[in-house]
Amino acid sequence: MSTALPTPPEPASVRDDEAWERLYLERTWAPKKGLIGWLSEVHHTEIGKRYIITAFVFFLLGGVEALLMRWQLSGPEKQLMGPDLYNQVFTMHGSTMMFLFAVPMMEGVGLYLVPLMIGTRNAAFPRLNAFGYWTYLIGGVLLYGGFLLNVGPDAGWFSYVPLAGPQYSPGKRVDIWAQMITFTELAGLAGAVNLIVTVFKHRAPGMSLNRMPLFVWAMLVKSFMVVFAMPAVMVASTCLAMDRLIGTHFFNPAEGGDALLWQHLFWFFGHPEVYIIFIPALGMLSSILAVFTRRQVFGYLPVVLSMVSIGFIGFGLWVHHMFATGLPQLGQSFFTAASLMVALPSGVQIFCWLATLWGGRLWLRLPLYWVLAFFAVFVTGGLSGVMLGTYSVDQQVHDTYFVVAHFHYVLIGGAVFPLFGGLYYWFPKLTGRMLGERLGKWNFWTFFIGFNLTFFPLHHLGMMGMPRRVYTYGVDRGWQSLNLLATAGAVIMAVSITLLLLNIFWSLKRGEVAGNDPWGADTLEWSTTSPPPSYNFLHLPTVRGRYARWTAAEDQPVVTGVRSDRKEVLVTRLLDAAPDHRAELPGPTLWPLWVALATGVMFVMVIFTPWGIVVGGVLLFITLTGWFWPRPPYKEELAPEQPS
Ligand code: HEM
Ligand SMILES: [Cu+2]
Repeated sequence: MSTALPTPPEPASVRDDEAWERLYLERTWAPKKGLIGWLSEVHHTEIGKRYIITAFVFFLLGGVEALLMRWQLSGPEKQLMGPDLYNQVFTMHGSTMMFLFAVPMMEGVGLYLVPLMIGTRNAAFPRLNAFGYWTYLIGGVLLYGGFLLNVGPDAGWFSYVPLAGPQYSPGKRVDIWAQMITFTELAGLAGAVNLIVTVFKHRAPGMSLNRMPLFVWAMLVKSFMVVFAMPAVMVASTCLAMDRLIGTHFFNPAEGGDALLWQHLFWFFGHPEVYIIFIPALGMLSSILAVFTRRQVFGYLPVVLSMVSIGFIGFGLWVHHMFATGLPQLGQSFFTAASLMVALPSGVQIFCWLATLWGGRLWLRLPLYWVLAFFAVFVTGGLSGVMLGTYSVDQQVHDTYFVVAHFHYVLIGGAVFPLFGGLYYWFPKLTGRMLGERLGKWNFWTFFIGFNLTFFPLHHLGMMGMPRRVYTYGVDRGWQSLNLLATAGAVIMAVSITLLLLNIFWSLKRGEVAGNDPWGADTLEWSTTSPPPSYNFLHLPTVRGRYARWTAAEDQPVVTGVRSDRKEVLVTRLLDAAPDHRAELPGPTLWPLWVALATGVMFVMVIFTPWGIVVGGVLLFITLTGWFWPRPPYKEELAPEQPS
């Protein structure tokens, strides 16, 4: 960082306070230059963007794997892949989509948008943010490195024991899977903690809890769910790795362990996981709905309460993934009831949104297209979900393509559709340019049609008895025409994604320039430039209603007294967001990267030798010491003379 004070701006007409302020903020918040600067970045917009782009790349990889599987299944006895490769490919696809795409993508969107939406200059823990991103990246690279070296995991995205245990999965495949889980969940936790504190302590004055945008609520609920869900699966994956590497017996019944323990731990995370993906999508949807119906979302309170209650109920359903394990009758009934119960808050939300649509003037632009399609697709998935949540039905179709159809309807309907809507909506904020409308419509319709063509027939295939996770099937089964249809749909989806990529690249260069607020939107991120400057806001905003920009007064005050020659932010009180004190945030540094690399060395090395703990421990000690080494206090700089 340069220490010279900036020279006063010219010409004289702009030599006012504001120009000074901007100069100072720019100097204080500017990222470091060059490769080192890039690696030491800790600003939330940059980290958020990296999450989003990386997760999108993983989405494409997972999509290629999906296409390969659909190709293999397009007819009976195809030879594209043998059983071993097919096992790896469906495991890679499921694990990629769940751990490397869906969750990190939602996290990235949250990390990018939340600080802007609540009117602050960075996330509460900037360095932790960078650390989270690097561990996530290392986990993803590890998984794909393994796959390329033909040690891709092959026991499915939920790696059930005993199949995934040492006896039936010798070699390194499942170890790689288990460590990848630990990496990504670590990243998930880092992001969640960061979001919770940012939301609780850094909101603009006036943005009391009951005035937070629904998107921020969604991210808050999601983050709490992450904090409670992720540790379960990290514990599970670590126990699995220990069973496999050093001969513990957590999941080995012969030595007093318990195979079902794995399923409990996994699904105690795994079911909330779907809400961790879905609730942020609800947040996006609420933002889009308000703007494109030009009104406030109907029933703010019920929508918030149902998100919160889904956050609780979501932890009480995990056993519906284990209906086929022979539960006691009481367990069957309880978890059936709980599974159906979660339909209540979901229903409340759906009706609130429908009411919003009903009473609003629809402004039919692309973000709204995706949201409307969400309703159709997600509700279809929800209905098959109610069927599957019923013990007796589940017994019939368990592990068939009916389940594959169901979860793609909810996952793609509940996450990918809103996400693409969000992409069309926020792309101008991230890049300064609009996404093309014509290509966008093609992208939308091909995706919608391709999606239904791919997944609707799978319901029927499931009821005809086609099991999931089979690499091929006999001619005599009569499954081929529906499978062919599904593959045709997948090809159309691939075309659609290609159109989307074309649109993105074209719009980045040639898209219509967006300006600060192309949609006339209500939330604070639209009150700064697109893309936002490194300090987010020239003047930290205040808020006097739920729809910050729609309810702002003519002379809505701004926050003053926060220093612009330091990375200072305002800390406000949890409930009413009244100003409390000022805090200084740390700046760019390489330490999070080093700590992430040390973590990486430890987790990867232990796959091969227990010495990994020692080596990793030493490296972590050194790098963490560097990270937490006290920074020298600021030298007081003389305040510059105010320009006259
Ligand atoms: C984009 C189009 C997609 C297509 C064509 C597709 C297709 C498939 C296919 C063919 C299978 C394997 C079925 C089997 O052999 O058992 C599968 C499994 C799976 N998919 Fe997708 N999928 C897509 C997107 C997604 C997305 C976006 C997600 C999550 C957000 C997802 C999550 C999963 C999961 C968790 C599995 C289970 C893997 C396992 O059995 O271990 N898929 N998908
Ligand atoms: Cu579930």
